[in-house]
Amino acid sequence: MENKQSILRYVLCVGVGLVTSSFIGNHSSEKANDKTSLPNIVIINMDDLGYGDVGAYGATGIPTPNMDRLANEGIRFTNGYATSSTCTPSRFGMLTGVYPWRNSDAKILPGTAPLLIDTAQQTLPKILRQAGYRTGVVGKWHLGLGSGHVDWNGHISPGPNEVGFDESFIMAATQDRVPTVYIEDGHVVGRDAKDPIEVSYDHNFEGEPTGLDNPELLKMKWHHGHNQSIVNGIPRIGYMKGGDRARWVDEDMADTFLSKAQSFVKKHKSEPFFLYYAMQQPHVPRTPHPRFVGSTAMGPRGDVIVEADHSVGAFLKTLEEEGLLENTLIIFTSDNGPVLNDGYYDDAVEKVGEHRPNGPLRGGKYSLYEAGARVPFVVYWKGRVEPQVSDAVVCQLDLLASFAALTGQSIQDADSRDYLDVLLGRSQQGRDALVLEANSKTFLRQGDWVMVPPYRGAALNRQVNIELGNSDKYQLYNVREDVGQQNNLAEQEPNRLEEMRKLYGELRGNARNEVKELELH
Ligand code: NG6
Ligand code: CA
Repeated sequence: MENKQSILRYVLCVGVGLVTSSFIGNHSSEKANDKTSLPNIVIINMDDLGYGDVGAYGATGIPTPNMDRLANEGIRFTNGYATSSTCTPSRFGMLTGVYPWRNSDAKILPGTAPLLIDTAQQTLPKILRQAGYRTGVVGKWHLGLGSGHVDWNGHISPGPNEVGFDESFIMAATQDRVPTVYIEDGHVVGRDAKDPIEVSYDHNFEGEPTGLDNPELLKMKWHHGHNQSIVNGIPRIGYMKGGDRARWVDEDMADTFLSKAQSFVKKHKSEPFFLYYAMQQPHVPRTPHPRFVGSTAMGPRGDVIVEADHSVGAFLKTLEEEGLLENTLIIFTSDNGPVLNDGYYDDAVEKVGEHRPNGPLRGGKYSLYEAGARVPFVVYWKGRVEPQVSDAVVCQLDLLASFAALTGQSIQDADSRDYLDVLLGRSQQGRDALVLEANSKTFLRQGDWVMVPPYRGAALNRQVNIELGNSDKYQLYNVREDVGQQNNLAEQEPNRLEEMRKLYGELRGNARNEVKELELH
């Protein structure tokens, strides 16, 4: 305890120049605003929001005043990374502090996949719970549930509540995957024993319409994939039967998650809390509530970003009204980069106009190029962090060790490192080396440089129209001078290439063998 308190005192004193006395056990309601208490921590994680989709990062056609407020009044990182260019591995990396490429099951999961995180594994919510936090997750999970066969009508476990979250209100996988129901603390909300839910990713249930066979029932048309069970006129990935009363209304999802996030905060305002608020936008299917339809000239993709921005604003307002804003550290980020056509005809491509969802970066979701894993990354802590733009390299992987440091917890061995000083804007010395993932392939960012090893596979994914980064040559880019990765310097810089290959080999270690067949050297 003594040690814990001295670490905390050091951290907060250095950070804010305050003389502090004690930190633990004084987070009472009267002291919700007490500058000496542990901050609440909120991670707002968007789904497929691109580096260029936010006003503060350069977007002009999508008004995002609330996201911009966080970015402009906090620290806007220009070199912030998820651990992967797709969702499941990205979230695995953030919540466990372990590189997703170490876990060969960390791939985009179906809605029936078992829980990906071992219940014995160290996680960010477990660490914060140890520090006395009340922990909750609201929104997209996509890390698997159960341990094989899930009975969707009974207690669904293990899940978020078994890996460190005291409370959970989630969708199992993605908005485009069945089951299309909310699950609260392991139980489907609105379940009805008389209308049991069945889910399969192999076979349809007799008599159930599908997107493939019943186009007349669709309000949104599928472009690729997404032609199985139809829910609310939207064809999905996977088959589902039953649970009529429990099925979510897509257009209400943002409001539903917002109100759960707000009630979590209100309920736990007198204790330190950690909320992982995992919004679903702008992932497909893009279904803005009618009050946001037409907010942009970009159709549903732009409109759902405005809708998400509204949720951010309403959530901040709740923190303000509860007197919690100055005692809450907020991370605003995204699980991976952007995509326009991700499987439905929704005008995203047709109406994008001049907007660049990936900003100046190359590639997008699924890609080894920068727009795959480099995402909006903002740290906001009112009155505690100086507004600034930081070019330091930061990664969601390091939130676990950094928040452990902030709360005086020691951690077991992991890839996560303590970069609290960088995250709070006191240092510009970010991560020197990061091995990031895209579709089970990896690349190295070191300093200003990115090295992508040669990989087999299409250079362009034609369905989504995104450059994947596969090439039969090594690629080496100076991303400080050439953020758009246009000049491959592998031949001009043989020594640097060799050094980075060596470091990459050392960092990948044995795990590298798993993907060896994909690499040409
Ligand atoms: C892909 C889906 C895509 C999206 C993605 C997961 C098809 C053809 N494409 O397999 O629409 O659901 O998985 O996105 O089915 S993520 O953000 O959760 O990683
Ligand atoms: Ca995603």
